[in-house]
Amino acid sequence: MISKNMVEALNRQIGVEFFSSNIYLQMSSWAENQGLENCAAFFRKHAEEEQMHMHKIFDYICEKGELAIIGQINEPPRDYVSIHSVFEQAYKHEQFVTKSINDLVSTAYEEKDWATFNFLQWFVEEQVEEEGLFQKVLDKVKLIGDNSDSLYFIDQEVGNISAASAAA
Ligand code: OFO
Repeated sequence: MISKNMVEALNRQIGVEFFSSNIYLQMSSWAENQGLENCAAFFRKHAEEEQMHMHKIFDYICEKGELAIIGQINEPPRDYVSIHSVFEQAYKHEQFVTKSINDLVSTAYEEKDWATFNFLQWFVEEQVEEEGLFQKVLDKVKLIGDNSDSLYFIDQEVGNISAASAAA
């Protein structure tokens, strides 16, 4: 048993995950275009992860015998002034997603929908990890600096962080 209100909120989250995937895919293309291959791979991988998040919610709604709805997805931004601003916006976006997940958890709690509350715990943990990772990358980018001489080192460092997080 799942309420109409809860299904609507989960369906909205499908849109958020889809949009997140598209944002990162677009960032990946921007980075590739600048010759930042490791940054491009980092965002490409995250675009795929967001798709996986979307599918997880989609499947949950279907398992509950409800209709998963793919609504309109806004166009992601495509113009960035620097790799620094790309990572800054990515980090801000993850904070927005965390808030969105927390709102879903609150709705499940208020409705005493413990099955959905339990289902959402995976996303709560995932957001802790993702926010942590994006913050780590942003801190490194700030540390290295954002002038043209630093771009190679930023790309190397993003590759190292990606490899370490994949191995963890
Ligand atoms: Fe990066 O977040 Fe999905 O949930």
